[in-house]
Amino acid sequence: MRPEHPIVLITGASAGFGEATARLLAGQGCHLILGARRLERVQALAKELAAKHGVRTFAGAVDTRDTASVNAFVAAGAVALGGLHVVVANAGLASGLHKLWEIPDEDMEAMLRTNVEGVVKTIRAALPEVRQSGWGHIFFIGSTAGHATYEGGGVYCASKHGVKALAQTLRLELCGEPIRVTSVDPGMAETEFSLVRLKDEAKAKALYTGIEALQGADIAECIRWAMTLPDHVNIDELIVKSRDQASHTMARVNRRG
Ligand code: NDP
Ligand code: 8X3
Repeated sequence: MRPEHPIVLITGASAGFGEATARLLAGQGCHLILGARRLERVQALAKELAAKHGVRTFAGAVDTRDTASVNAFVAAGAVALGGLHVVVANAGLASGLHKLWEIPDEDMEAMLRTNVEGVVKTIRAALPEVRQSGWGHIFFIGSTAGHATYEGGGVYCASKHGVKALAQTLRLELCGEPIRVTSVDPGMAETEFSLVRLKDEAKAKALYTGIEALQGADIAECIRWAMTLPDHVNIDELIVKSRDQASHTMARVNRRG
């Protein structure tokens, strides 16, 4: 049965979509298990949201590339809050913009290990807890990069095509159980994503200049909406782009100045 105050685990809650989702869901009365590598950021967020909304929160350091770290984080969070209903497997990144024949191992591994393996590890650890709770929802954060490709984005796009395959597979595997599976697939959104990718503040900022890009709160709202629909309604996939972005890549962007 659907709980009145679901317990929601979010990876990558120290910034961007993850942080915005934590903020929105706390306002809806959800209890929160928040994880990222930057522990001080998730701790500050957990403290702030608990004080502001009266929800229970747990903050933990997690590196989703590492099985032991993920297992420990999920277990500690579920014990601290007494269960787990919803998982937002959001932690992810792009690293560089390299042609396939140029990409350093370091960038390739960062993306594949975080965006694909990290998502599997998170869900693998969380699913027994969700099953035990008897009602659940698993959110993948895919991307328009899982629906198209662009030069310099080969490995990132491969990782997000991989996320799409994982979401579709899990939905098949969980059919018949009271657990919904949704992939939210955003286009360009103004978070720390491009700063992490390009490691250059001016270049990252320039990408969003002259357009009204998606913000973290827009993706949080998609998650809230899909989650609050009646139990028999499963939103499989939501492709979400700014009105200024007409194509799945940056090929057709309405840039004003
Ligand atoms: P941000 O860089 O703002 O946030 C990324 C989050 O992921 C941070 O909290 C970061 O925390 C966390 N993270 C990264 N690596 C790890 C790791 N190994 N272990 C644990 N946490 C990690 O980017 P977004 O919010 O934009 O990105 C969130 C997701 O959305 C990603 O999967 C991204 O691919 C996807 N996406 C982004 C789009 C965009 O244009 N912004 C569009 C489509 C999809 P910390 O560094 O503290 O560990
Ligand atoms: C992020 C969107 O277009 O930078 O997933 O790949 S894009």
